Amino acid sequence: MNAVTARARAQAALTDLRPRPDDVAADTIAGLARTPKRLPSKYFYDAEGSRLFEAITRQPEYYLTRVELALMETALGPIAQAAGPDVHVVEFGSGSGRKTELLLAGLDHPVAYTPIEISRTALMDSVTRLGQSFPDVQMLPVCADFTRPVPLPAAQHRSRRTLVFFPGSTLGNFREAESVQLLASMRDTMGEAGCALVGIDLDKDPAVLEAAYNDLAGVTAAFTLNLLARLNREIGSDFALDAFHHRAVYARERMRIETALVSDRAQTVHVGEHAFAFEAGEAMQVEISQKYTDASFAALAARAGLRVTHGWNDPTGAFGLRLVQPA
Ligand code: AVI
Repeated sequence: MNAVTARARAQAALTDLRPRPDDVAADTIAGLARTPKRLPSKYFYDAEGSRLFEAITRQPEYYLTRVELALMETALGPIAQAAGPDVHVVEFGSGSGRKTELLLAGLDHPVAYTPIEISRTALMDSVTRLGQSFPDVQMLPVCADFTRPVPLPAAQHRSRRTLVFFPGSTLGNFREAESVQLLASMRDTMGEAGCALVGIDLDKDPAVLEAAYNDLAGVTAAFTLNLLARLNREIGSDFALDAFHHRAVYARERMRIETALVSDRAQTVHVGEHAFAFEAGEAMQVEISQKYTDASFAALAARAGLRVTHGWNDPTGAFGLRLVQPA
């Protein structure tokens, strides 16, 4: 199928639930008013942020993407067997490129593919591309916020089962209560017979983890600082881009990387009529990247009414894939 046909098909199949656009200014003001200050990591991903994230995945220290891809390749046979034939694949997010391709190619006759994504452009780009490679898999994109329950479009060929796909350890960027909510929303989407394949980064040597979030080339630092550039551009804030620096530390007791932007000096930042004072050395949290053990992930899943039925780790135990289903 060529790109024009694939795009036209995807357009015709689009379910647009018109998700409420983010209120970047209100979220920023609310985050800066907290003690300690924090900003939502979801705002990293403007065009430049997405480009920088792609660059992060190519840094030698950032093993997550590389290891998960290799794991997908080796575990695909058992994953396909555990999932069974004729599944409707539902991805939370807009198609993570190579990983989605591997999954669709490895499953036994998947009947449909539904990415759920808030950005219409990212959504349509992903199904146009995948539609060309998988002409027999019905592309059923849904424009919606996947953190809320989303009714699934019905596939033309009846599926036996829904398989939710959430790779990349993206779950780790949500705080604990939000992760439980997200897993519960996956449970709703998959139904009683369904399952979900979730990528999780595993707890390990803090030095390896800290290197992954402090690459020598400085790409992660640029990614983090780009958040301030985006806010200045979009909501007219006046963050001094040269007066904050990136800091990512592994908090062992909480098993997560905590990324902050640290103020280099005492300064005041304005957002509209609001003024926020920073002390020299004050840290504003901008991201968490949760890491998991078998036990911690199983306990999290259990709080959402899910149980782990299968698990695959790469040979070094760095990264895992877990198949969960309603408990
Ligand atoms: C998308 N997410 C899983 C990445 C992570 O590892 O937490 C985002 C990231 N932040 C800094 N480097 C990568």
